[in-house]
Amino acid sequence: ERSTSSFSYSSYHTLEEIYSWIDNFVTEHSDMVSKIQIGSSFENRSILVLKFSTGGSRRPAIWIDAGIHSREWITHATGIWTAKKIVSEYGKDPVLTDILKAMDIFIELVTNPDGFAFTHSMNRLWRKNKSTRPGIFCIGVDLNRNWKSGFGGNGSNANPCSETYHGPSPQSEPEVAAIVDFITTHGNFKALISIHSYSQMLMYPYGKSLEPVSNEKELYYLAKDAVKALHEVHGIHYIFGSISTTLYLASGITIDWAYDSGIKYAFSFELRDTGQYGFLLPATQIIPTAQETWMAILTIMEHTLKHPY
Ligand code: PAY
Ligand code: ZN
Repeated sequence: ERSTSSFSYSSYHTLEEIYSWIDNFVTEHSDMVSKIQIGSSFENRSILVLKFSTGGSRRPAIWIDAGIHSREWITHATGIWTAKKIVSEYGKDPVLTDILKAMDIFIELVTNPDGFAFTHSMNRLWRKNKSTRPGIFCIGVDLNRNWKSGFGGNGSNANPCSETYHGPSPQSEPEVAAIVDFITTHGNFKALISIHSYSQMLMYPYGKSLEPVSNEKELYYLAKDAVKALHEVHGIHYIFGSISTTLYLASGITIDWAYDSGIKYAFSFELRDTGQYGFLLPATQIIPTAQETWMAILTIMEHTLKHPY
């Protein structure tokens, strides 16, 4: 495919299709969008980030990642639709326009490319990455247990055969290390949104403990507003709260690391549904899911814009 106009936003795609969509998208919107390779995966695939910027240098920034768990296909699809939405709404939607005049947005569409390729070729329900180590029989580390904050704690597993194996050490996995390096070097991220599925939840730190974060009230009311905006689109009900109190204890996760690194607006979504289809969400639900998620993301981005720090 040579242009994004023939791309189906209401279908699931392979890694090759997504990466070629990225190249077309960047070419067609070169005034605002660029592609950055932040690293390489264990199996040496490119780790790519889309940057949306209307100028400036190292502006305050918003990070969005999808697909850290490869089987969560609705998250990649939602990310692609969201990228398209950003370029089409700039100059039209006053909220998004204000955001992009002051801030940059970065989206990592396929945070676990090796796992994602494997969900297409061999095992649709693969969650972890594909790293291997001498003397270890099982494959893969759970990239959402490999972050430094709370590494190895409750809700993570030391057994390499576990689905929540945390890996040998914090940031041992190239897919995690690439993000840590990029965000740390940039130094001006103000919000981070990590997109998972499924369960219909919007959550904030901590996952590693039941202890409330210092701006828990602010995050609670922001999540409440975001979930309300989401609900108004198609009537889908989300619950919200901290990860540990809403879902379960989970240590070494992305948003705990972001929060402990000073990014005080750190959220994770669990997209549709609540289990009827689970990870195998029908493609007919891609666009409605992306539309409602967009309203929640916009709510978080607007709050970030209006509460500079
Ligand atoms: O969103 O970071 C989060 C919460 C923790 C997730 C995790 O266990 O890594 C929650 C699960 C996920 O999205 O990976 C929930 C799903 C349904 C699962 O795999 O159990
Ligand atoms: Zn997940």
